[in-house]
Amino acid sequence: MPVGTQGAVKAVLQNQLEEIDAKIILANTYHLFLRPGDELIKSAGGLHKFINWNRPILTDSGGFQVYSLADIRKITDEGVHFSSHLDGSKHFITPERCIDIQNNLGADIIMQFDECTPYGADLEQSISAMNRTLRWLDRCFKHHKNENQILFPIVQGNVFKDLRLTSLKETLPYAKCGFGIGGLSVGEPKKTMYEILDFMYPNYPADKARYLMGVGSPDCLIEGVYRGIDMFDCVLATRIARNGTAFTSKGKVVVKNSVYKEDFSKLDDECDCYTCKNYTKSYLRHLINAGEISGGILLSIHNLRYLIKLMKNMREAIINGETLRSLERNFIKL
Ligand code: PRF
Ligand code: ZN
Repeated sequence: MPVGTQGAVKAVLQNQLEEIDAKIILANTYHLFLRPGDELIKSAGGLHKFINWNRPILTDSGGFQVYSLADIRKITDEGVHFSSHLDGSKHFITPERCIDIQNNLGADIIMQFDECTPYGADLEQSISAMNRTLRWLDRCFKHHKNENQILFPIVQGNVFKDLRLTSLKETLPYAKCGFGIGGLSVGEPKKTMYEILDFMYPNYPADKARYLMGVGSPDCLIEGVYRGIDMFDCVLATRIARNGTAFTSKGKVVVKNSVYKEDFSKLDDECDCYTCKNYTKSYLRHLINAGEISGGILLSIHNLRYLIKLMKNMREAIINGETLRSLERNFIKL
């Protein structure tokens, strides 16, 4: 899922997202609640209409952004008191309020309000956050009445395997179509994340989508799919694009580097995106170095297409009964 935090995938227009075959995008409840406000979006006819995107949208609950962006005043069982990172205004979000906001936004998939602990949190903190996430899950489900929106619960438990198992087992009864796996990719070594995923894998039901939240480097997508993950989201692709870095079938390309000054070849000869069809590395390097907006746009289109194609290739490999390790060769060193 390309990330459109504020109802816009940075540097990429909706028609360009369609062109690279993005099937779904993600938006953030926290940001849209603060600006322009969920009531405004509701009165515009909902998020799809407001941003002119007719394909699916998933909204994250804010149960992560509020910890990473806002100035937290107090977390209680009732909810989270925080100050806006924009203007310092004070707010109080409960699981019920979070569902109301996401109902107003009107995404197809909405996420429960959760508490995500940082890497390094001790066992006691992790148990407390996991249990609070479970209590909030029940409140979210009781409050959610809109049958047109699927509510995904979120598994927490930090890096503690027994907590992960408890959280998963308690969470699954609420998973109608799928569930999120949160609290990973929060600073722990990749090896640790893979071990947790390996451990949870035998306990997933076959018919529920598994969404690994906030993960999106090419190697993690492959390693995640190996471990049964179906959905991902990450700002990485578009963020590094605006900095002048591209994912390619030969590894990462930092187009700013002087080696590309007179390199008139395509960014990636295996890519079918608008950027690769029409421009050279030399020109892209020039755009990025000159601070031209189009440099960030062209690289964002390419990076998103790269990840979407990678997922498509993995889906096809699975359907055809092939192994995935052959796909990995090109990406794993990233
Ligand atoms: N919870 C929510 N959103 C998230 C996360 C989480 O734990 C993460 C962790 N990688 C990313 N986005 N609600
Ligand atoms: Zn491309």
